[in-house]
Amino acid sequence: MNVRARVVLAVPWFCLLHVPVLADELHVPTPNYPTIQAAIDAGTDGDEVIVAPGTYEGTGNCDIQFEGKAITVRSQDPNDPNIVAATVIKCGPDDPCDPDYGVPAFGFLPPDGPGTVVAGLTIINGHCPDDGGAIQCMGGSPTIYNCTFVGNRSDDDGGAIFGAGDATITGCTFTGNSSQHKGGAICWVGESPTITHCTFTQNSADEGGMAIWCGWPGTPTISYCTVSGNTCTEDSGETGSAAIQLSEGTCAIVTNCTITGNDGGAVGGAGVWCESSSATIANCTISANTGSPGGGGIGCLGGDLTVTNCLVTGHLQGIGCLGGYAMIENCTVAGNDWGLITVLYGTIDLANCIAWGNQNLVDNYGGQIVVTYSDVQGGWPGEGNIEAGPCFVDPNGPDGDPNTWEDNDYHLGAHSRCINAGRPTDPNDPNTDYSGQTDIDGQKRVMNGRVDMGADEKPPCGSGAAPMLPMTLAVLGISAWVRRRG
Ligand SMILES: [Ca+2]
Ligand SMILES: [Ca+2]
Ligand SMILES: [Ca+2]
Repeated sequence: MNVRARVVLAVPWFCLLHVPVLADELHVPTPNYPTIQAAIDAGTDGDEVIVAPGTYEGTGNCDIQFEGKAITVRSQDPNDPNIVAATVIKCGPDDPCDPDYGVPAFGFLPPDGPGTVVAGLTIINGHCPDDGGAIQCMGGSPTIYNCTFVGNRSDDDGGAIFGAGDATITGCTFTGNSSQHKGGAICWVGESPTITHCTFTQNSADEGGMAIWCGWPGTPTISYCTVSGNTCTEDSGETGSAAIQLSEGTCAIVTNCTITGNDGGAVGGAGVWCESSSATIANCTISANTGSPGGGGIGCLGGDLTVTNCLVTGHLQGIGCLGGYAMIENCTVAGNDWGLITVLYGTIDLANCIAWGNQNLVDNYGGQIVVTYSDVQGGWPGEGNIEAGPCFVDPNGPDGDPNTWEDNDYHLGAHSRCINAGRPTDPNDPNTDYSGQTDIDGQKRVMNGRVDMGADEKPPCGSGAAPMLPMTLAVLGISAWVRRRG
């Protein structure tokens, strides 16, 4: 049976007047296309290779190459989790492609572009002796969406995906992938990938980036991701064994993510580690990440870090700056053993923040903490600072336990002195331009005429605009941020 079905893609009407754009649907497995690679080889730009539920392995179903074709390889419905789970590419040590080690499911190279798409597949069991257990993207800029990666391994970097280039990875789930070096799920070097709306759990790496490692010059964007329960597999002696590690000169943006319950093992765990890099972290909830010694929410070793509108709770150290510079603005740092620490000439510039329920701020060995318009337990000198109970709605949560972060509510109570106590907007002071920012709820950053201290902006009384969800994990809108030096 010839399963090709010609369909007309949605194109602007003026194009239809001239040259209709025709695309083929090539179904796998069929006699004409017994493997995914056979369908790609027969296809042309715009075609879709539609893979029926089943498990695919062996020659033609691993080490799949597009050779620059703008073809989509997808399951029958990438938006149906049951179909995604039932459409499996299995590579790995018992893969006939390479009985000794296996090869990745997909390999991307230039000129593969955004029209080269993999969607709605589950990729399992990959194991590569070098980089990328399931996918190697050596340049190019493919699109990978709604895929699931389970139990893939790399003996080097990138348990599931190793990449360079400007790929888009969205709506994917990474579970139980591992690397012996960097990036338990994803290791990306250089350029500007977009990683969004993905979930990372139970991934592990020996040398940092338990879920994601990004390094080298480039601007990776990680947004709307859940990064929880990832681990460091062994004590490698490296510092900064974080769930998300940003290293070696990257200029990363991390927004609207939930980074919780990751365990850095014996070498110091952290939610996010920024090393010799520039990073902007905005509108994230970072809670209960562990590791000893040095367990922390956010760590900065050299480099230049900006953190805005974030909630950092439940760590041994909330935010640490070991050398380098960190601008922390409109953050709530609460319920950590130590709130903020600087050492080795690190500088933290803290503005419009709440540091409460931690031990005192610490600046050691040449470190410096400059605080303005903030509420600091124990007090701290500086313009606009206060020391007053922030009246969190329920910092222990209904279970009465501050250590169970999921139900803790750090919104501002109606009588909090942190309301309208941040640095006032001054048209002559660019440091007070909050336009485009949102608070951690996705609400306007400035309400009632003046910015509040902390991650939460309190709506006007009676507005009905502020559902007091626990810690408001439901971040609602993408934020903007303003880089500034206080
Ligand atoms: Ca609790
Ligand atoms: Ca306000
Ligand atoms: Ca709010």
